[in-house]
Amino acid sequence: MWKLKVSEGDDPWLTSVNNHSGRQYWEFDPNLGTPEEQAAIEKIREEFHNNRYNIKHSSDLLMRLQLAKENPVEVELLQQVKIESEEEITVEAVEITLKRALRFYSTLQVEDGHWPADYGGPLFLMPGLVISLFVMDALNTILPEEHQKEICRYLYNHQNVDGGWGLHIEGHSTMFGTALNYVTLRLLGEDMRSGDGAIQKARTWILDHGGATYIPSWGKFWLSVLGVYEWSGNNPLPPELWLLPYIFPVHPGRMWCHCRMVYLPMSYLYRKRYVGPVNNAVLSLRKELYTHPYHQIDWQLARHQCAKEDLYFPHSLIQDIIWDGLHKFGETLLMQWPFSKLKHKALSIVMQHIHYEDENTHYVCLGPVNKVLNMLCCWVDDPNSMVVKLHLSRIKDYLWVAEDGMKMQGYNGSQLWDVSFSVQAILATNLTSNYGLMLNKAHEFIKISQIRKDGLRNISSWYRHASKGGWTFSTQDSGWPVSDCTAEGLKASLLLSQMPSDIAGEALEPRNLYDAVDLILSLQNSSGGFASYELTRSYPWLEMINPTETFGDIVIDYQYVECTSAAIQSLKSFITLYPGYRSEEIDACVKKALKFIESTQLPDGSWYGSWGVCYTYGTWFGITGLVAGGKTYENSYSIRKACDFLLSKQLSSDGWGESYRSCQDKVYTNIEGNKSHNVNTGWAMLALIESGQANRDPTPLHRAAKVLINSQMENGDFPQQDIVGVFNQNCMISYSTYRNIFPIWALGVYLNKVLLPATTFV
Ligand code: LAN
Repeated sequence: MWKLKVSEGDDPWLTSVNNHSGRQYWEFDPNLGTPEEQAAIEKIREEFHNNRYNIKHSSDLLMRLQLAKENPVEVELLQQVKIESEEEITVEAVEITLKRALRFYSTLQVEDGHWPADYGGPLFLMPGLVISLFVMDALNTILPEEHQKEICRYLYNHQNVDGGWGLHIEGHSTMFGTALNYVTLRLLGEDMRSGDGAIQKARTWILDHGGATYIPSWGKFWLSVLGVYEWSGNNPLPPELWLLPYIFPVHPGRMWCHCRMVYLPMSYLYRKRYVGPVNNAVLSLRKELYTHPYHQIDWQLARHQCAKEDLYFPHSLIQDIIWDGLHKFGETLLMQWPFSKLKHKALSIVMQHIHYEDENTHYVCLGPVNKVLNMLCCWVDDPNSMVVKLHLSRIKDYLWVAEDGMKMQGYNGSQLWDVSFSVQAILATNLTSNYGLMLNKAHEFIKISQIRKDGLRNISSWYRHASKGGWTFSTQDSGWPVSDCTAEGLKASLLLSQMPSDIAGEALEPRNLYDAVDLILSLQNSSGGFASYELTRSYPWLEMINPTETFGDIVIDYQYVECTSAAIQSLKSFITLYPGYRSEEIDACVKKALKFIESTQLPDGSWYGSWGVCYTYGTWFGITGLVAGGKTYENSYSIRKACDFLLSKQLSSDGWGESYRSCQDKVYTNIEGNKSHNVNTGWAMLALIESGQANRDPTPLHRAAKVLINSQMENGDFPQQDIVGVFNQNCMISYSTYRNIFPIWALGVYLNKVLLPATTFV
């Protein structure tokens, strides 16, 4: 049976700054589990499979079964409440719902204080790993039989009815998803007879859509590494860019760290034209993937081909001209003396940057794509080196098992982010007397996850911003602080510092809080906005050379309403408690940040949220940022407009339910069938209550609260509904704790800011 392990470092050579706090991975133990337990798991797997076309999101049931067993609760399970109409809502009904919810949520917390959860969703990540391990001849050692079985299960479970795979679990079929996952299954040993014709169907999808030459650029890249596509069919990825002076706007050091860190190892493999061993499996795939014989393919034509299903961000004409020019002249020139000398210099610099990133992140790396690419580069550079071993040990940090199978996650987890939100949600209920221990553990986690030092050596030569005082999205070892993770971490720390220390534990030292404030202040851009990891270092027009056809907003680190709002909120809570520290700078920062938020509001009153679905998420941050910065409904036209926007989107089913399509289409779209979604409903409620909706007209809030109360499950859990996380406008990602966090948070605030004040008043 599979077992989730937390806070463990299983390999002696792995390093960690905090004893692997927050680390989570799955291990297979054939001797684990009674026959009943194994049967229970088979049952949930079967249910997922049978329902797979209706419900695409798994519900983290393997983890839930394990934790229910490990963390039995002693508190009595109260009788569930259901409500017919909003007039029936009472303080007691909400309290019971919340107590049941907290009771359940406490069982999901693990010893180190975090809430482990599935951070899957994208379907383009596992193929990179499987292809890399395949060329490294490490597939069977790193992903032994049980792993491979679960990966195949996952892929079959997420194949669309038409035979293809999407960019993410809820998306329509694309060439990127389909060709890569087809190749993955084939490399894992599946053949035309496997999966009840599923492989055959996938192949038909590929051929019907013109064959794998129509795969987008990242797919072309992976297929080239594997040897089933020619490097000449790729647009140039010159590592020599790293030799440019920093003053050039296209210098990689100025790009969004994710873009920079993915193209860094890609450029290494491109310049080496690295191809794995061409064996029978590879030769066979060359036949299977195309409508023409492999040697007749026109690779020049293929370089520009992309299936219309994949084309989210079409290349501009300028971009294609640049690629053609670089391909025809640039590459030829670079191959000739004296320019060929640059190649060695560039490759050596690129390799140094790869090693720096690996070391600085304890081989976790910034994300799943650069993790696998860096590993492959290290192996190409020296297959027997220690760094390859270190990389291999960290692969499991990205793999997650649920009832739908084994997936590769978008990060090594969302630990710190979830803990910070959880703390705020739990405290909002004001029902913490029974749950002090939960807060205490969460507090420990936050404290132990704060980064205490800047990156290794001289950070600016590695194009790194400061890190000291920051929080990452996941674990401290992952090493990359994020502006809003730092802000949310700081908010949670400040809230906890006001609790009695015998309940919540010792507070962080003021100097650690100052470090966080310093970092936040250092991340504000001159326009007032906050980007994600670093300052915005180049210009939005660079998006013209975004080489990916599938992702938007990837080239530079843009400024986001979410990050800016979180910064305001954290600085404002800080300054009320520590009015003596950098108060003028904080005031100035908040003023500018407020301006930024106001200036990015859309004409309909909403904000586009980039990391959650979408206008509801953005508007929650927009409103809460403005309110935290001192604006009110009465004195701010922006807030009034934003509230009108939210109210206009409330569904006749009483909640809010925004589809992931909003993110890609940039038009507010309801979930199919106008279904309410608890997480959206929570965001809208939090925003409205924060702006004083209770005093104006509480009815919309009562209606929304009814939805949350009624959706609670027998055991106090809430159902997993449609996917709500997003990145780069087009790819969805799971935030599996949100199903618990936002109903708790919204009902908590509703209880204390809407119901209880009204009762006292009467
Ligand atoms: C994340 C996850 C967390 C997220 C928030 C903190 C929620 C956000 O407020 C700021 C941006 C950030 C840190 C973020 C950025 C983009 C990430 C890293 C991801 C969505 C997780 C996966 C994604 C990454 C880019 C995926 C790899 C794919 C590429 C296109 C490089």
